[in-house]
Amino acid sequence: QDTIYLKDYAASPYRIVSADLDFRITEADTRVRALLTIEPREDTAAGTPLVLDGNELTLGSIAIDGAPLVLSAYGADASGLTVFEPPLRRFVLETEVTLKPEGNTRLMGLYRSGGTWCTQCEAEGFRRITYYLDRPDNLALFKVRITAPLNVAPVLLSNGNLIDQGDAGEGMHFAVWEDPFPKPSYLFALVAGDLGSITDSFTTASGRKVALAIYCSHGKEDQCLWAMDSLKRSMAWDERRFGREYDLDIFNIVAVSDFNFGAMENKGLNIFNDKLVFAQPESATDADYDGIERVIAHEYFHNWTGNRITCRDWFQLCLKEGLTVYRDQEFTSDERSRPVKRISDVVGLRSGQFPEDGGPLAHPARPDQYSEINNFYTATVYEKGAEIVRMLATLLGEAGFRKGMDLYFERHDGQATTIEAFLAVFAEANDVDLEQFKTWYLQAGTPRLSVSDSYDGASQTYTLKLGQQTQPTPGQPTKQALVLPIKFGLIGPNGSEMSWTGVSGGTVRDDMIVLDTAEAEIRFTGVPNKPVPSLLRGFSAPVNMDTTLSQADQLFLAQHDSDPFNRWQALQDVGMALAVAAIGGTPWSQQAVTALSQAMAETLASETLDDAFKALALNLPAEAQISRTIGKDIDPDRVHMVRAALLKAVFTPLALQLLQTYRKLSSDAPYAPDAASTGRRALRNRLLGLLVSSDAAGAADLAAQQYAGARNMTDRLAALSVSALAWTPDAEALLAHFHTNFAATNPLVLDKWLAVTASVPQDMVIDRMRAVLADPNFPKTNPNRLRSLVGVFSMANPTQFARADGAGFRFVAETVVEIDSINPQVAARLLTGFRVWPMLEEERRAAAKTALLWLETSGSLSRNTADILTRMLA
Ligand code: B3K
Ligand code: ZN
Repeated sequence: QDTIYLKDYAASPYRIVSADLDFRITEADTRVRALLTIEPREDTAAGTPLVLDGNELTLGSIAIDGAPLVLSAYGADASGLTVFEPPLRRFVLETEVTLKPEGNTRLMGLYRSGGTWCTQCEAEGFRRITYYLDRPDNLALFKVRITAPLNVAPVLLSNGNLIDQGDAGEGMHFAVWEDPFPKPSYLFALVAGDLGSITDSFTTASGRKVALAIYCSHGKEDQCLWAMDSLKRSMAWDERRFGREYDLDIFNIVAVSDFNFGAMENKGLNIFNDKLVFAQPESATDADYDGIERVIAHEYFHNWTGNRITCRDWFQLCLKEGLTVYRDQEFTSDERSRPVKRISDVVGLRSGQFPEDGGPLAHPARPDQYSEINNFYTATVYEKGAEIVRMLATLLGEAGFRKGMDLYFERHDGQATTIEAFLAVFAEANDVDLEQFKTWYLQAGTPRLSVSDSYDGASQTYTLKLGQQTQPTPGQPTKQALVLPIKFGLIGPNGSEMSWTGVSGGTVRDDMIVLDTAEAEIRFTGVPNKPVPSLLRGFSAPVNMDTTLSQADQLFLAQHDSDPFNRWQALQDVGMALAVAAIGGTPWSQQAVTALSQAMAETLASETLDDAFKALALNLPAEAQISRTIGKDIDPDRVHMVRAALLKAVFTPLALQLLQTYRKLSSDAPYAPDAASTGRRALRNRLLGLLVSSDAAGAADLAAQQYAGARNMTDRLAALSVSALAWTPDAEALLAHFHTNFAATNPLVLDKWLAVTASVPQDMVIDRMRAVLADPNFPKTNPNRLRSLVGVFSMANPTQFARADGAGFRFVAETVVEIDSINPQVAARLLTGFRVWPMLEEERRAAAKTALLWLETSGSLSRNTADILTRMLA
């Protein structure tokens, strides 16, 4: 496989300045005529061939400035088009190709979803539509004419503004769209179908009235209201927080059922996976509402960070993704609870990104090589990318960060740029040097931050010793010290913040230590008592911190820290320490468990903490989290067993309090997705989960009652899934009931049934999943269905996926092979679940390796899947 290297980046010798596209869509096929206005660069030599990308295209005709090319003047094949000696001046290249969207199961380029024609072009899908310079640094003006049958496709959409429409005869009609903003091809979009819609409007700060519409299949219109509400709030927030207004008179969103990703930020025409649009209380959970709000915001925010300013090349992907995730995280924090959002994001980072960064697929946030770019839409590029931007904001302060962002928009609007350019504006606006900070983008791996401390009463000196170290990752044997912003406080015996009179040995700015060396010994003088340090407040850097605090100190923090994140973290750390020790053979003491129980009880009883926070705090670290902390020779069954036993030990004494609070939280109020109501449901369902998983008397019945009486999907699904995970006597019947009554008629609810089915930690799970896949009605072409079953299994069912007999690994490997021939992007993604394999105990590791080696010999794999497999086995 060809590897593409960042160091080889070169501008194209030709530029496409405008693209005039004419689509003629019929049930049989789609003909695309492209008029591309092309210019050589100033330094392009005569005779330099023009090489355009193409993928699975068949060329019908080709002409330059109206004159057909002779056969010897060009070469065309399935992967591209070369014009050997184009004119050394501005010219118009005209090509015509024919596409078969119906058979496009890769869901890249132009394809059909439920009868609707739609497109997905990022990263390299546009080359499946027409021959083009399909690279993000070619910005062109697009004009698009769509002709289609009026009866099957009354709605015709593309980017920008509608400038003409009308009858095209013989049952056909047409629409012409023009986008005034130059854009790269990956932001092109087209939709043609029979769709319903809801409309609204938004007036920008400067008075521009923007027409908003969300399109969906008929009958689903009222399920789009939450998405519309989220869109309007996003538009207002970007004005308030970043001074960014929307720039067209129209903004359209289309929901489709078959989509490889969550959504796509095409200019003025976002296309969404319908699971991130549709919401109604009976079929969507609080988590769904949350996801819709977040992704609607994310795609909207891309209009400035991604579209107005785009990436020079795909190595710079996190320039738009990390930054835009940071922006959507800030939006949610401002709209809802900042601490709760931060804790949820860190839980996500630790479960999604840290395993990637510590496993065979580790790569820098800005990779320097790839063989398949679609495999780099990863948690590292997105979530670690967002953490890097967050650290920048932490280091520079809110005002300094905003100054940098303003300069970024001012200087790079209309450009395709790089991480270097991004960092340069912050350095310039704040007059700081970010050279070392840049290492965060270049170096893979999660740093380990070690801490020890001492106190000398005689000199009233408190000393913190800090160290950082990053393990080697594939291709990066040696690591450099990073710039770690460590927000902190010193807490005195009465629980309040202590101050100090002098600091030496390190960089300390107010409440932040900046550790930029491998080690530092920081001395605080004028400290009257031995403090308990609260370090890494708000998780101010994405590291693994080794804490040496005693359980008593942790519980002290859990009670007194002014930083809510660290209160949550302290409780987690106590649970983690007990679980890890027990798995290693050192059982917990009754005293230690009682202390944790009490801290949990106090947390639950607190009058100041909100429900959403309590729901997050009243938990033990997940199994995968515990395994990752142990790091090697993992036996997932043992981790499962010990965690279950610890949960029981901690929460059984609280059963009565859990139950009483559960009852108190019950409410007849109609469903609302606001933060307070969501928090209330989260806590109530958490309590139900604790009661059921600690096997409290009557808890299984309580779950069955909640299931039956639930008035919204959040409560119903919670009851179903706690029952299924604990495999209560009712679990089987509830699953069947849910399937018949809710899942059978709604594909998005079917996904929930599939996900619960795949998560059950029982031996029968693999046979059940095989039966689901063997059903001829199961749509193997739909990414959501596959991810809900197979993706959830490999990521969220550690005991069954990593079964010692290898049945879980085999099931996933066999499914990957089958799906690979349908949709390589989805297959490659499903394979990434194997990334845990190197840290398993010997027998399971061998079983995983056998499955991976079998995959290697199983025939011709796609480039996507082969790339993941090669890295997985390296
Ligand atoms: N930019 C798209 C992702 C496209 C994925 C291509 N494999 C969605 C987003 O991040 O907003
Ligand atoms: Zn994005």
